[in-house]
Amino acid sequence: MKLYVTPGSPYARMARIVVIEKELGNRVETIVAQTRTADSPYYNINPSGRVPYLMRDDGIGYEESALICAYLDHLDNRPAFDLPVGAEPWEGWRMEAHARSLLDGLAVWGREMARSKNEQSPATIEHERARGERMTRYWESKSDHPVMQGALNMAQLTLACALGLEVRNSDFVWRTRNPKLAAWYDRIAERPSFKATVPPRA
Ligand SMILES: N[C@@H](CCC(=O)N[C@@H](CS)C(=O)NCC(=O)O)C(=O)O
Repeated sequence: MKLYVTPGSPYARMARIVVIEKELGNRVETIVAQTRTADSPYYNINPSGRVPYLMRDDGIGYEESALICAYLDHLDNRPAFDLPVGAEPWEGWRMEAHARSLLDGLAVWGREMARSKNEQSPATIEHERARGERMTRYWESKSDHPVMQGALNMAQLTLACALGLEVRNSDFVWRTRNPKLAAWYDRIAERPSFKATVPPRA
């Protein structure tokens, strides 16, 4: 199979982490795609032009980090990262949705910052900065939630990849106000799969 990524994409990072965690390196070839380029040859592979994208050997392609992670995780019929279903079966989905909401906002913010100064929207940047501040405060109060503790799952993976964007956006400053969250993140960031996929500084 082929997994198309870019080194800086937090969504692609999630899939790359699952490949490492599930030791799928011999089954999945990771390829850096040329995104955001007019007429990129990558558009012939994935018409949306987004990463991650997983192309199965039979030519079936998957978009969306959550789908790709689930597919990869289930390949051996022993999924490790499914959301926990306990007494409160919706809690895992709820937490994952909040994590993805932070990640989506940070992605918009990062995209805006990547534009040339004269094309940037200060209002969009401020909107996303404020969202990031509110949501990291929320996560400070939820870092000890049962879904966010215990074995790595998709909610934790999503939140950690969102927080990891601090290396790409120096204005995403969340640690000092959220010490519990910082400790939570630093513990996960120690995993070899996270260390091997740290995005480059923007
Ligand atoms: N919802 C998608 C988001 C993927 C996404 O937005 N990827 C960005 C990189 S972080 C991308 O490929 N952008 C290229 C483009 O917009 O053309 C997912 O979870 O996989």
